[in-house]
Amino acid sequence: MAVDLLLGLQWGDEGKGKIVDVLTANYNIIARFQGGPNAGHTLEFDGIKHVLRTIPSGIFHENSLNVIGNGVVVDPVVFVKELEGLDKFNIDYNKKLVISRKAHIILPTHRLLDAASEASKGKAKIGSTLKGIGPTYMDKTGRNGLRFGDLEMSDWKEKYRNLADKHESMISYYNVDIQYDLEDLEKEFFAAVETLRSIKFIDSEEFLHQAQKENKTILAEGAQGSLLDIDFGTYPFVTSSNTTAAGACTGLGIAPNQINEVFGIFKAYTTRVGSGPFPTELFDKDGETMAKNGNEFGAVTGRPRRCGWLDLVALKYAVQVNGVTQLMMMKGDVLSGFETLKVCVGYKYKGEEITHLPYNIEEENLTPIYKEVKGWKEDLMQMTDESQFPQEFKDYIAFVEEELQVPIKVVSVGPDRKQTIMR
Ligand code: 2SA
Ligand code: MG
Repeated sequence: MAVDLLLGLQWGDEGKGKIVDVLTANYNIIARFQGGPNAGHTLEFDGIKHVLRTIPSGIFHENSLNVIGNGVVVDPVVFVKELEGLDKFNIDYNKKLVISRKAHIILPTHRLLDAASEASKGKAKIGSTLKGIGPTYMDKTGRNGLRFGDLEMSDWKEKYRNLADKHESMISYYNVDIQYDLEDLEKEFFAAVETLRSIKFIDSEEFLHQAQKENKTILAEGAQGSLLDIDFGTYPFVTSSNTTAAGACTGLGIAPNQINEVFGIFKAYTTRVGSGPFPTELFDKDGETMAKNGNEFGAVTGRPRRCGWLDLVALKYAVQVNGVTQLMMMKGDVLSGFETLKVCVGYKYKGEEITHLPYNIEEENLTPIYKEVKGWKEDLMQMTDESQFPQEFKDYIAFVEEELQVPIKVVSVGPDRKQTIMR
């Protein structure tokens, strides 16, 4: 079995980019299977900080090939900007990056529709990244979408026009105040489409099947997090793709029995950006400390992330849905200095104590039940071996492992590649 998966277990921003970057040395191929430019995967090495959006996090490693799978939605304009941002690294894209012909294309009007839909919802808005993700997946499942393979056909502009015209009438249906100049947006879009023709469009499922026959190792890189999954997340405050393990099968054409390790990555606390329920959210000084010390701002939109204690009920659910075999704990360093830490081990729900995620997890009907544990004062960021960890941090790790019944194999103590401790 040649395929391993790496997934976020919370609401995104767990640190997937960093870990993929650390792990890529072990893999021939890194493949993205869902999401699109709503993702912001942050990598830090050699004093450089870089945010990737659509491009897999293996791009900086000399020997890895990076696949944008059929399950991904790609905005040509954002994608070309992302390529330009990589110019200084001298990467040979033609050799290192390929796109599935079956991947769907985000049109300028998808972005406008995203904005119109959010504006029309008022206070009930999803808090989307406004990258056109929802409308593009709607066209995919509605069987109207434009795919990379279409760009190789002579009639693709006609197809584009029909779809964009339809979108325009939908935008006016929303009846909200959205200013745009479609001609300008289209100029930029068509130019970007031509530029990205320098990247190979391939039948990625065939390519990956062949790679498996040749015993190449593949890492599937998830985006967003399990609680943002369209089916299993906190619907409707979710993204529009399957962010959980099954998404790697449909988003790459990988068979379930080809999957070996499932790496589940989580923060030592919890964050969420955008709207929606978040049972352990903090509105006090503790939350502010996490946000400040953890530099919790959206990598794409710059929005401040909401912060709260670790929620083991939600984490257990994510471990189960994904079949996680190894855990990776990030940002323990951010918790240094707290006298005590709280960990959510259950919820009070309609007068009862429960240890699962109910259908409706609105804040008003659900209160977390916390276990308090002792914090630690030591700065973890310079530590290079777990033997240096303070006892309280070791206990925190052991407690989470015991609750989740999955070993924590990696502990990250800072944003740099080097601040990664393997156990
Ligand atoms: P969308 O744009 O339709 O996928 O938004 C739907 C919900 O999914 C959330 N979402 C995210 N949550 C955390 N991180 C994401 N990526 C960026 C990052 C976000 C940013 O890495 O920081 O920069 O703000 C991401 N992408 C989507 C989103 O907040 C909505 O709740
Ligand atoms: Mg992110």
